[in-house]
Amino acid sequence: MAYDDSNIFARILRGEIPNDTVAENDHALAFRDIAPKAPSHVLVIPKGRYVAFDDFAANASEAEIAGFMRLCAQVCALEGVGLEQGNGFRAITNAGHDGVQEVPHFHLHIMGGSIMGPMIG
Ligand code: D5M
Repeated sequence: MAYDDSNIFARILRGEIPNDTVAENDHALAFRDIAPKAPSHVLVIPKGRYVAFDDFAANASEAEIAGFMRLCAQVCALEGVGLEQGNGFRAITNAGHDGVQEVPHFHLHIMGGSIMGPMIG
């Protein structure tokens, strides 16, 4: 699947629509999900044009992968985000049709602040 520059996260990265940023570095942006499924629900996205996890994992540079992962770690530890109490969290990514991915720009959901429900059901 080719990357579509009109997707909502591409528009956020271009500054065309606002977002609730919690952290950022050269390669990735972390912001609050607009429809949170947990008391704390943050999305981490690469700044590069990657459709889904498999595209990012196969094609991103080492610097992009490191930058993305370091920002994930920062989000989990950041004061005030709601994940920093050491109670754990869930990190998931949806990919493609069967993964029911809505936004075709790779993103990791990091959710916490309460005990998560079952993964499927
Ligand atoms: O989920 C996509 C996620 O993106 C879903 O939880 C809502 C969220 N979303 C959609 N638009 C926005 C904006 N504008 N800001 C913040 N969050 C947003 P997935 O099914 O994994 O593709």
